[in-house]
Amino acid sequence: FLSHPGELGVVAVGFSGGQCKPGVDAAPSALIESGLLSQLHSELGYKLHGDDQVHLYTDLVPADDPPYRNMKNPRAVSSVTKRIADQVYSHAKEGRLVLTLGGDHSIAIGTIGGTAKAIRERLGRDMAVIWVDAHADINTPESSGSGNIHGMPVSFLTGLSSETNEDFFGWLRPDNLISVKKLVYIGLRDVDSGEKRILRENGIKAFSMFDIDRHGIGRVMEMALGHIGTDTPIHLSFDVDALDPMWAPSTGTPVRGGLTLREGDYICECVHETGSLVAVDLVEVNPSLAPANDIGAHETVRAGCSLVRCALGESLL
Ligand code: HAR
Ligand code: MN
Ligand code: MN
Ligand code: MN
Repeated sequence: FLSHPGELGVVAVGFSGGQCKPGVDAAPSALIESGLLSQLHSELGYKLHGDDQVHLYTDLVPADDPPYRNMKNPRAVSSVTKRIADQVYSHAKEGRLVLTLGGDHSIAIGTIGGTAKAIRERLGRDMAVIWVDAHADINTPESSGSGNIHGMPVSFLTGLSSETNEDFFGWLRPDNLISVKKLVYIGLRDVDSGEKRILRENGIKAFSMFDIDRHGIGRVMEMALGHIGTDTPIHLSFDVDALDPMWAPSTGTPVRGGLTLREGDYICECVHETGSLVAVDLVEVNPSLAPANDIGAHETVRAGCSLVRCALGESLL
């Protein structure tokens, strides 16, 4: 085990500034109220560490935050992710597996930035990232059509985008970054043309829905984990919109033709089975975006809880 078995650091991030739709900040409370953390404790036997609060980071969100290099809410997202990086780092440095409940996907700048640094210091190792998503989230500020930072975290985390100004992600140091060689995508189906070029030019390993249909999820997980190699610490960043909207309708940018819940759970189970998992993010659940009625929100929260329990070992007999 690369983290101490049974010790779980929990960070609940109620932040939505990486995109424009309110409500994704309410996800951590919805997931916790549905019983996720108590199940992790009483059924899976984890000892939970953390401050038992959903962080809204309102002290870090400036009243006026005009765009910079085409990025929306850049000061807020930079300072909130810097704080998240500190929180995640302090758990990972103690050898705890870290669970972060988002929030939109911009928060991964903080979660991955924090784990990458802690794993380097604690184990002297570079970690890998498995990014499960309908989207690649690897736009640079310049290639992004929307200016929403949740479409950019991977470019900052791999050093493809950078800034010297501390207020705009200049706080990211080489220690916080990951190599494009240790990044694997699963579930892609809505990738911008600029992002396709970035993936191609950097030789980034990506398994789209096309690959999952062709090979099946079993073979795709073998290939994904084979690319990473054994005994490499893994950070799993799971965007709930990787699931088909049939299973996860309450999310900001749903895309049809996605993973079944069972395929999502299987990805999480395979990652757990490696014994190399060091951190998990679950992001982009938005309970206020409930098509037709609030059954959608309930189902999306339920799917999110299932993914997390699978990543943390629920399926072991
Ligand atoms: N690629 C688009 C953009 O950059 C949309 C991506 C964002 N949606 C997400 N991220 N939920 O996974 O704006
Ligand atoms: Mn995403
Ligand atoms: Mn997405
Ligand atoms: Mn286990």
